[in-house]
Amino acid sequence: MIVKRFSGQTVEEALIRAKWELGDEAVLLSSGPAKDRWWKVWEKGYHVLAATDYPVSKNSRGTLDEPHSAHEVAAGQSQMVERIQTTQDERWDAVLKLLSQVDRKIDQAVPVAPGAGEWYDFLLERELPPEWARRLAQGVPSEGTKESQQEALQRSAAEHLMIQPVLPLTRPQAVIVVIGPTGAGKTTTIAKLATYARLELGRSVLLVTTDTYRVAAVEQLKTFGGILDVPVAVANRPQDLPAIIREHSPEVVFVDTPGHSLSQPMQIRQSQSVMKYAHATDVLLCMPATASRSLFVKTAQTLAGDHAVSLCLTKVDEVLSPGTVLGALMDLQWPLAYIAHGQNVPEDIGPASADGLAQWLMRGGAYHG
Ligand SMILES: Nc1nc2c(ncn2[C@@H]2O[C@H](COP(=O)(O)OP(=O)(O)O)[C@@H](O)[C@H]2O)c(=O)[nH]1
Ligand SMILES: [Mg+2]
Repeated sequence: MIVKRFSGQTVEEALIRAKWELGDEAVLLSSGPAKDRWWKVWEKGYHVLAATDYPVSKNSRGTLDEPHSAHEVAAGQSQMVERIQTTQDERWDAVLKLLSQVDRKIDQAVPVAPGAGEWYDFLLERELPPEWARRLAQGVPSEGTKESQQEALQRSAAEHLMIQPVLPLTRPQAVIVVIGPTGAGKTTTIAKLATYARLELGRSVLLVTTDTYRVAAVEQLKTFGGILDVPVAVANRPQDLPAIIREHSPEVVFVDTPGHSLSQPMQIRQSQSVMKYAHATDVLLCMPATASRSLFVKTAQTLAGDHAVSLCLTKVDEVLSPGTVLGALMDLQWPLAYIAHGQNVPEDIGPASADGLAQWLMRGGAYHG
């Protein structure tokens, strides 16, 4: 490998020199002001440190300091500048990714404050991501009993979880569109909430499905509707929703949607238009607690788009440790309204509570509803 330093009036100019001499495959190792030490009074402009694995003679166009015809240099420079510009976005993405990785590595490498190490390990054992484990553990006061420290840790965890009260089902007309990835528990959650709205609150309820992709999906909702004795309608197109809702004019409408994976942009767009045509008063995003942290965050952001959503965390009964999903919730900072903890309709759902979740984090292991 050949590593060489190049300078120029700007970083781009230094990079052009590097690519000119080392070839297009040269990679940028670092860049910055040429005067990188206070005593280098003679240095002006910027420098880059570049490297190549290829033999220089194969790639080199000579050096830009060697005499070339003005035309040759200008042509070479404009070609390089074009390449730099077209790859700028990709590089910027790569740089941001790298910076966040470096950030995480530093975070993991810097020793936790004395006294906090024990709590840091405690949270890591519960699979809380290291960044959050560090942040929460650092806040634990060094003095006090073990119990008081644990209480402080639990309080701090609760403060980082955003909770909202359950959906206002008693407003004049609530239209709740339920979205989420495939198999997240959307239809089951609708059955649970519809039972509560109908039997506990005595509201008139309409169930509408826009999930016409799977025949079983319509049947599943009709079965729940039949048990509850509430009407079930099928909207073949999002545009049909206003007429369907007007025709039944119920107090509470639950609109079911097909599941989406991140690789189905068409379907994601369709559920955005369901939210629009249904004039949703609330959008409930069901997210399974079994997802990895990054998938959880990315899926939630993609499915919600620009809409403000309330979260329903499903399948908490299927995870063995609380940290991963609680870390994702701390990352997202979106309001969590419900927690679904099993397949039983209607009992396996409840309002979310920051204290309840923080207690789960302290206890570790499986969730008990
Ligand atoms: N363990 C567990 N299973 C659930 C929960 N909610 C739904 N399920 C199950 O997950 C599967 C998919 O649920 P469904 O409501 O059809 O998901 P949808 O595709 O998002 O509508 C079914 O077998 C449900 O019984 C939950 O909170 N815990
Ligand atoms: Mg469904």
